[in-house]
Amino acid sequence: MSLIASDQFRIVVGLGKSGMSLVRFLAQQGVRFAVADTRANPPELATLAAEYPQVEVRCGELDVEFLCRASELYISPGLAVATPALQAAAARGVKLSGDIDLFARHAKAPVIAITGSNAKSTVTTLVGEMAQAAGKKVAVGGNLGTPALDLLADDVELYVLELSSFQLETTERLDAEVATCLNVSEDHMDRYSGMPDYHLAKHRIFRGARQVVVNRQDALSRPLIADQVTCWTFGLNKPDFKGFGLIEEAGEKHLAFQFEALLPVKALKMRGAHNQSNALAALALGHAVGLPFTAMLDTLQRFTGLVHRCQWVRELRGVSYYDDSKATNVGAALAAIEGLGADIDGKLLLIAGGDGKGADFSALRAPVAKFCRAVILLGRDAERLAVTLEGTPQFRVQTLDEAVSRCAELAQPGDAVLLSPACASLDMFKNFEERGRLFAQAAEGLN
Ligand code: LK2
Repeated sequence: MSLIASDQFRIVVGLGKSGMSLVRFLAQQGVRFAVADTRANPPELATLAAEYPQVEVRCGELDVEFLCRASELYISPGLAVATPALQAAAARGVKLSGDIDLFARHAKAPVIAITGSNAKSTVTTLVGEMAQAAGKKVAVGGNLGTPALDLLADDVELYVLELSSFQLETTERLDAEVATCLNVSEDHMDRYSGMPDYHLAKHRIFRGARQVVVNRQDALSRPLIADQVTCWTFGLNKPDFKGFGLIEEAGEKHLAFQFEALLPVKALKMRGAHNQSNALAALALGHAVGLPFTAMLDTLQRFTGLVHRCQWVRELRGVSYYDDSKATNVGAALAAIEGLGADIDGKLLLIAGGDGKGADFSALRAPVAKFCRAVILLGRDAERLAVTLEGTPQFRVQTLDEAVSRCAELAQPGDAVLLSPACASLDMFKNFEERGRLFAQAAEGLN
């Protein structure tokens, strides 16, 4: 295993959360390094100055000559590898890498690696809780929560990592014990040349994996792997010998493995078919590393879902308010609109819009027409959404507060107000968490 050569110079490019984890790691390894960021005032600048005052930082436009002093660059997931200065450095022999690559070279316990366009946070959290319920010393993080390098510790028995396509792009080999790409639907078209390019980035997660988990209902989840790699599957159809799925027993749907029922789906607290699929994916990943079914099924019966993921906020005059701010792409918003839409007596008031990242919104048109009383649009791509969703009553607003009050005026008892933007939040907010908090605040403030 190649560890880190301490006689060479490195540069951390991008000083956000993962950049700061790189700084801590490199400093602890005794490696010489500097930091660069394209922004004048990166988020962790004050932390760096306080904790590592001796580290050189260059802010503003990337300087190729400076970058070329390094043997290796660790690139933030927020910065495209295609950035000309990074490509110029690469052409002059500088290696482009990232925090996950470094993590993979140093992790001593098995890694469960999870990517996908949607549901990766839910499945990652579920598997982490399953492992904990099974008594394992487990560390959970990556693209959610704690950066991967901050998880490294000698007593960890199992790592569970959520990984984005951007993190995988800078990862040469992950060597996971088990890896999965839960699903692939359009996202980040502002950073990729098209779906093949995005798919390729996501599938780097399978490099060196000993086992894989495949979604039987999404052909794009299936990796090209050698025969000796163990392949488990999940899907909402009938399971097979290596698979998790649904079977009907005594007139009731059950989560099942092979030909045996494990748990009636009504025992799950999470709603909707997509969450049954998430439960099956988590079971497959846990089973692959030998977690006992008792602990995994206990966890599934307790788990109520993530914050900002179709989270119930309040009810007022027979109208429920749901925060699905985490829906930063079309696929996620579709799952919420179809799931919640079919579940309520009334109709949806949908709040959508933000930075669409070059997405094609047309898949939203039919479900929105079917389930929504009206759509309330905001943010950079409000106009593009308005054109696509023509036919459903529309209202344009400037703020979330305005969106929520407009919904409250339009809603009838039995309806639900749903923030599920199908867009990133970064044009108007710090992140989707802040967008969700402000929505909940506005809903709580109604009277
Ligand atoms: O694309 S990202 O992985 N995440 C956004 C998305 O999925 O659309 C989340 C959007 C939201 O509403 O919260 C992503 C985008 C930009 C990023 C990033 C990850 C920028 C960043 C780090 C990670 O820092 C910029 C550093 C530049 C040197």
